[in-house]
Amino acid sequence: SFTFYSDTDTNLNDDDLTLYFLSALRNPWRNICWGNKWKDLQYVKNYQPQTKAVSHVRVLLYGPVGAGKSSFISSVTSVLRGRMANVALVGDSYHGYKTHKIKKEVRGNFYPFVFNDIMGLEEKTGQGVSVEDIKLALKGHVKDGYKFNPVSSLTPEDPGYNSSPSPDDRVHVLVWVCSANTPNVTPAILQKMRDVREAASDMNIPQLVLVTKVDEACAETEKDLKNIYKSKHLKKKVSFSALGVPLNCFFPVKNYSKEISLNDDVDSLILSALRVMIDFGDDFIETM
Ligand SMILES: Nc1nc2c(ncn2[C@@H]2O[C@H](COP(=O)(O)OP(=O)(O)OP(=O)(O)O)[C@@H](O)[C@H]2O)c(=O)[nH]1
Ligand SMILES: [Mg+2]
Repeated sequence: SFTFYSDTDTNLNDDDLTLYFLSALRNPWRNICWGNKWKDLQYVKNYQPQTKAVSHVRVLLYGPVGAGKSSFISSVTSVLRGRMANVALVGDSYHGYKTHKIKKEVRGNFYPFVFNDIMGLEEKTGQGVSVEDIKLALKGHVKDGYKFNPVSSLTPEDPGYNSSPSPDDRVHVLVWVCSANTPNVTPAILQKMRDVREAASDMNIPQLVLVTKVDEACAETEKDLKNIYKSKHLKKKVSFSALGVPLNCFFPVKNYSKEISLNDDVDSLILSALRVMIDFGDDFIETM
């Protein structure tokens, strides 16, 4: 049996409540085939971009400090290697715009999908990456290693500016990373997020939302990760941060943080999110 959380435990506004009650939870809000891990793993391992115009799908992760962007990249690395990967990525986004590639087992080869992450949504002005800079990154104008300047955006005169981005330099899928266990995002961050989303939509860049730390979201998911799509709390979280993103573009995950070995349920969630990132990115590349 499954105990749902009370309806009074979060501060939802009217719109959120409508969304929430419209989708009262009698059934899991998504059916996930937990047994799909191996199929998904094979799929992402064998993936090759449809067109020769690019050598990889570039995924840009953005979201607040500590949301789990770096942890997601290391978790993907671990899942692909089939063992815990020791990747030192924590705090990395401060050190500049960096492309994270993942090595294949075969020496000298990398998977044809790469990740960048941007800590772009700090509330206090003068901190975090500006919406202008995120737009430049989406278009491929930000060179690897460029350290974002919180005071002024990147200009064409800057050595970090890539004036002729190749299809590979562009971002092919945008992922907003938020954590399931943090308090609601503030209006300022929400606005910034909307601006980024709008910019990406104008460029037709596909977007999805990664909801991390679901293991810490509520007692039910702590007990068993398989309860994830039944969790009312999580559904609520997902609904009110929706911002016009359809529910089927939300991917709850648990990143590997403290564990020393892999777990099939954790892997399944990571792989189903990764697979969709790759597919969305590939679709976008087709239209470029
Ligand atoms: N329990 C749990 N902890 C997580 C999860 N994801 C990340 N963490 C922890 O949350 C903390 C922050 O994660 P990071 O991956 O560094 O977050 P980030 O978004 O890269 O943060 P910045 O680089 O500072 O912008 C780390 O201590 C992680 O171990 C998760 O899914 N579950
Ligand atoms: Mg980081």
